[in-house]
Amino acid sequence: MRRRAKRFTAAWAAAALLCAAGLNAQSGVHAASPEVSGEALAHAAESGTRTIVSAVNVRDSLVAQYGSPVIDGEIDPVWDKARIVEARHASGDTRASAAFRALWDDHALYILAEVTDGSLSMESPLPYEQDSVEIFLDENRDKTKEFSVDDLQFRVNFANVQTIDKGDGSRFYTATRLTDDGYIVEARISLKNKPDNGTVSGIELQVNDAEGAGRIGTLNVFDPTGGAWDDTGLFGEIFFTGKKRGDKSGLNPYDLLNLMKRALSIDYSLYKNPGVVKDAILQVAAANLLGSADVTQEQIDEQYAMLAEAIDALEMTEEAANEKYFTPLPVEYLALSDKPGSIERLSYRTANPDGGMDTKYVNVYLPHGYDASDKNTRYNVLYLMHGMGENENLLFGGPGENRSLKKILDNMIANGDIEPLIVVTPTFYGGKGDIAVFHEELLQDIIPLVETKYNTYAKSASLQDLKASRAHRAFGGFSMGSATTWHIFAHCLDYIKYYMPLSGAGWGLAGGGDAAQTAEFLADVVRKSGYKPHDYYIFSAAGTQDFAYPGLHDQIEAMRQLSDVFPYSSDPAKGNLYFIAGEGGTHTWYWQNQFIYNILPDLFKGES
Ligand SMILES: [Ca+2]
Ligand SMILES: [Ca+2]
Ligand SMILES: [Ca+2]
Repeated sequence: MRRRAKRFTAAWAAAALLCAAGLNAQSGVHAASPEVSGEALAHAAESGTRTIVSAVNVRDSLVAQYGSPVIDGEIDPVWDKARIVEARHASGDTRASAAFRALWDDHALYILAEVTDGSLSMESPLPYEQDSVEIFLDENRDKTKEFSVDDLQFRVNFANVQTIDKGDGSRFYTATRLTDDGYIVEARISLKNKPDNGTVSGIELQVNDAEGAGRIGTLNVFDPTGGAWDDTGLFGEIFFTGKKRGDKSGLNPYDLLNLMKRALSIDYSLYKNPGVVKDAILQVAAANLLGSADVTQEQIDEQYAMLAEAIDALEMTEEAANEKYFTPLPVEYLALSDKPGSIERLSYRTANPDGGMDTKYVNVYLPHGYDASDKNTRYNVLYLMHGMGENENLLFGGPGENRSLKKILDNMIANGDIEPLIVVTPTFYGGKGDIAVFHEELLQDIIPLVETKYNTYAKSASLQDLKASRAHRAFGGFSMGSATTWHIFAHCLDYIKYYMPLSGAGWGLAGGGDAAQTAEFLADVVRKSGYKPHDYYIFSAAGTQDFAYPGLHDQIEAMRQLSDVFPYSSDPAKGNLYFIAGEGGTHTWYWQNQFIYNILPDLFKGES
């Protein structure tokens, strides 16, 4: 115990130094073996671990032994229990090599990576193009294509800067150390469910090998395709074993350390009462729990609760509150809801440029409890457009499917975050196949189809009735779908009140298309329409690591200057425009779904 406490002091000091230096880490990964099934391992486990594991093709499997290492970048003796697995799948020109080991206890999975790499670089602004280790975990091993509530992708580079691609980053704690010929990563991942001997999870482990400003190759333990970031079904398996009667988990100071790191990285200029958290930080420091040899988990947890309560008590200044801040999607919202909505697919005919007609489809999300015969209950409608290369089935699949966005909608509605609504996913492919004229198809075909079939606020499909119900209609989209949204704004202001352009500027709307020209063009549309600032709303977002971020951000900033037309505020009662910058976010639906989660409560606010 004495020795462990001393190690914790080192970890604490390292974390405190990291925080003081303002380094903020986040991250991502993958691995697996098609030949060795988890069932086989689990089955074998029932009759004695040691034999089993050697009876299967262990070269391809990851076996985690029971034990709690100290996360400090040093290889503690407990790691000797763990089998070493080499990353065998190399891509590109990498000459690096990597060996991994795994341990587990009642609360966490631990990964040790020893990377041999003569040239370490973090020059690239893209975290996956820096020398780094990625960990992908499918804890419940349900191998879904989309990352679900239990799944994660964390990354940490050789300088211990983390990036979180998917999952709750507060579950990730790491330490790194440079070696003579590379670096070591020691990582801890909190588990959602307590494992036991025989537990099997999906996992992939990846090394990104950088040279200069680029990535020259990757090393993977299981997946040779490099597609684990997009499909948990490509992961390999990790087998938990080796817990003996009386074995106990080591102390967990890591949640408190992560919370301290978070507390120290808060921008206190945004808050009226920063003192509450600063006092709490001093209290944790004064308690010096991690320097004490006889610290208990209970004492650590008390300090955690005290600090968490202080952070919750922060109140924003009025000026700061005018900005719209990103709130991560609660991972629970990716779980199946017990009040599920349903998906229907509708077809329609629409004109193509050759004078003929195309058959096209939309998917329609109907909220839980939707009753076609109840004509008195009416629903707002959001039309949501995909990006380039995608289609109308991307988000909802089709009837019977439960993809991420559907689960998010189900959970938001069930929890009362939003009123029940209808969400329609069309496509800009087929028909005229041109986003600049998609408004014709929307008005003539799609809205009439959807809004006369379901219980909406449109009394009929006449333009007059669509105009009368404009406050109950929204259009949004991602990337090329965002560009579509800006075009729809330019043409459909009479019929749609709410707009949600995500990760895409108004390309091709105006002249040379620079931000100021586009903003002026959009303001002109409004001025000619005669609508007042509370007659239309634009809620926009992009991730700061998204290639589309600069273009969209600049356009929003230019619009913000035209404050007579686009008053900016996070509060729809005060303004009609805001932009969410998702820190670290990328050009993926994983991020767009979170933006939608942030924006949905502001659509149709006070309209029903
Ligand atoms: Ca260690
Ligand atoms: Ca899973
Ligand atoms: Ca390298």
